[in-house]
Amino acid sequence: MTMFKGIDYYDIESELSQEARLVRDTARAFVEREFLPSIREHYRAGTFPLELVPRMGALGMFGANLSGYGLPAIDNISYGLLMQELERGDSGLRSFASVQGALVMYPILTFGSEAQKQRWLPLLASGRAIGCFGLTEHDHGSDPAGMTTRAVKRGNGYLLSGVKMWITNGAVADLALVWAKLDGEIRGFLVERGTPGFTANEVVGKLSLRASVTAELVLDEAFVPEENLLPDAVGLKSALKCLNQARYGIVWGALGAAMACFDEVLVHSAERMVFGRPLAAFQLTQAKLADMLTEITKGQLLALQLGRLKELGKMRPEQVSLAKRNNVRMALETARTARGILGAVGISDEYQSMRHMCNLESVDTYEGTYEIHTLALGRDLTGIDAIS
Ligand code: TGC
Ligand code: FAD
Repeated sequence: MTMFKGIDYYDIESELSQEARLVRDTARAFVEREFLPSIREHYRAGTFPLELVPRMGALGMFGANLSGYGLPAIDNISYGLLMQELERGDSGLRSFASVQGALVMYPILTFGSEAQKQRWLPLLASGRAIGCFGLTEHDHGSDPAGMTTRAVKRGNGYLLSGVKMWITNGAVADLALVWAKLDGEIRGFLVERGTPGFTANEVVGKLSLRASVTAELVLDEAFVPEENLLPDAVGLKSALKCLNQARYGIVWGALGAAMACFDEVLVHSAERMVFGRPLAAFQLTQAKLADMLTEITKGQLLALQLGRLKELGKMRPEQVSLAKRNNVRMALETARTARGILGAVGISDEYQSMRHMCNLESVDTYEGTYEIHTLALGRDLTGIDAIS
């Protein structure tokens, strides 16, 4: 098998810095040599390759675009390419890095106390600690403002009660960032593994993101000391700011999944003989390939410009919504088309397109569903809120 080369029809390579190329190539080699050989087994078993976490930390893959506290501080385009390469492997791999960096390290860096930063950022960056982000509840996914998880002041801390659902890394996390209402206001609490009254139950039976740990977090009057409240995270807006960071990573990550599927069927259709000719020789196949290439290229240009805006500090949440909505749905359609081109073998896990397709169903739902991002754009365009 030849090494994956990526898709670059519009010479995006020429726009990339030396650093960006290095980051991408390092991540590509890591995924090819260290991740892909075991993904099939992990996907079947429904497990995440935890043994790779310290290695990913050593390669600077967690919180890579954050600065201070010894963090890598790579630029946002390099960071995007990192997410692209991780998701080329599997959405679960990118999810792990997204949650760790954008949803746990970013809020600690942005809203945390000095002591919280000193303690947790080096541990999370190196992979010696794993984090998770608990916002969603059974009855409050798209509408996190309606959360019922509560914090009550008690002595020199808080008692947290409530249930969070669908939490990536939840059952393997050393640290859970839990969002809860304190006196009616949404706040962020750092809940450590082993806290009495705090348990994580792994979600089983998933048909998507199988190589990712998903859990329910149960808080039954779990005591969290005063110093574990994020001092500057106040209101839903703080949680939504974290989501912007993670959604930005998904914009690029989805491209990686789409590229993996396209690459797979470009090779396959040239080799597969039907009616005595290669599948690639038929016009319908060529039309499918041309459409996939076009959509991936459009998605790359969206991601690149979004990255430039982020670098300039000009990226608006609605611009992230547009790109997350487009690129994930595009990747999902690409994966479905690729699965079809593969025919029957496309349902076997010897091929990757269907794994990506199943994963992308989750990616289309989490971090704001396709519909929620549609409505965010509608609200921005019209000034009329059709969400609630
Ligand atoms: P709304 O009134 O619109 O907003 C409340 C305040 O927040 C501001 N705001 C944002 N700020 C920063 N970034 C954003 N993206 C923002 N969106 C809104 C807004 O301006 C307002 O500010 P202010 O100053 O007026 O107070 O709140 P709403 O209750 O109407 O809800 C809006 C809505 C639906 C868009 C939001 O709640 C939403 O995004 N829902 C989707 C929930 C979601 O994405 N959950 C993700 C959970 S984490 C996850 O899925 C991880 S998956 C693992 C992985 O990443 O791999
Ligand atoms: P709902 O909100 O119940 O939506 C169901 C349907 O209704 C969707 O099609 C939606 O688009 C539509 N809908 C909702 N509101 C409207 C509306 N106003 N108008 C029109 N249609 C609407 N959450 C975390 O906090 N942390 C995590 O780490 C995390 N990881 C996840 C991992 C996986 C694998 C999955 C699947 C989810 C994860 N989530 C996580 C939860 C995820 O963010 C939510 O699933 C998502 O926000 C949607 O919420 P919901 O599932 O409750 O769907």
